Amino acid sequence: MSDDSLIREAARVLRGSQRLVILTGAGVSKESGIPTFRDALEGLWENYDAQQLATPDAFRRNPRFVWDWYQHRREMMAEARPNPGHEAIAALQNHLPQAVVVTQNIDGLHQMAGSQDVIELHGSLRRNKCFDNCQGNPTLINIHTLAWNPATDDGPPPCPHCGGWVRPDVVWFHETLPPGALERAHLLCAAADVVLVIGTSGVVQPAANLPFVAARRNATIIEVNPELSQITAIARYYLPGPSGEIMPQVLAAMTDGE
Ligand code: BJW
Repeated sequence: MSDDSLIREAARVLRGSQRLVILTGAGVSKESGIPTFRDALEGLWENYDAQQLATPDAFRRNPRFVWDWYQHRREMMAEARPNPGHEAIAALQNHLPQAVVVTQNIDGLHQMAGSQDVIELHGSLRRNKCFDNCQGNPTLINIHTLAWNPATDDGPPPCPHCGGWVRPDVVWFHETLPPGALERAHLLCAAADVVLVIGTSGVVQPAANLPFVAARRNATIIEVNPELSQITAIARYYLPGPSGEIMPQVLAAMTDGE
């Protein structure tokens, strides 16, 4: 099938879907200037692998180093704006109001693009919490209300309740996903008739298993990714290319003639 007819076919399936789940990963934000998780790190962190830093043990060993890495990414994300991929996803949700975005991203760009129903599986870099969750899970902390000054004080800030460390409210390796988020995503995938998977390598569990849950129940899997991933084998339609280019074409094919 040519790329054009693949896109038209995928658009036809999406238009007819009743229970659509859109699972996204770091690739969706690549065209907003945010490196993917598996891109090489730069600056102070260039000799590290993100997988080594995104763990509670790394934070325990060197809280300041890990905090500063997140501060650096927070500043990068603060500059970032949704790209045509995020915008097409939000527009697609307007056409199919039952569609839910399940994202592994922590950058908030889907919401900024106007997506309404977004499940954040790996938390959000816009929030912080006490490392020990001293007041219950999660103990969210607004660092702007602390005497701690990010411009002059080294991180991490102290928790105002227990004096321990504050950390970003994201999910690190070996941690459980936010209560309710995985359960809802799992239920949605188990009931989905179509799952659109965009910009994820499909290597990180349990998120990577979600399209398989849907496929086992005969859902149609559509994938958008410039590279093959762990999901490609179960994709009925694999649309090769960056989401900022492919998703607007899918949307245009869906709404053609409306
Ligand atoms: C484009 C593009 C463009 C490029 N357009 N596409 C079962 C088997 C084996 C291991 C495990 C297992 N179950 C659990 C584990 C362990 C672990 C895990 O999965 N390890 C794997 C590495 C093997 N999982 C966990 O630890 C999870 N917790 C858990 O399971 O708890 C249960 C438990 C707890 C306690 C006791 C016992 C049980 C937690 C996982 C949390 C992941 N968190 C991170 C960090 C978030 C914070 C941060 O960002 O710093 O989340 S890891 C990182 O990977 C991040 C991402 O959300 C996640 C997924 O990455 P993603 O989005 O797929 O990005 P990339 O970079 O991998 O891929 C980008 C893709 O985009 C590529 O395919 C490109 O081609 C593509 N692309 N440009 C479209 N323009």
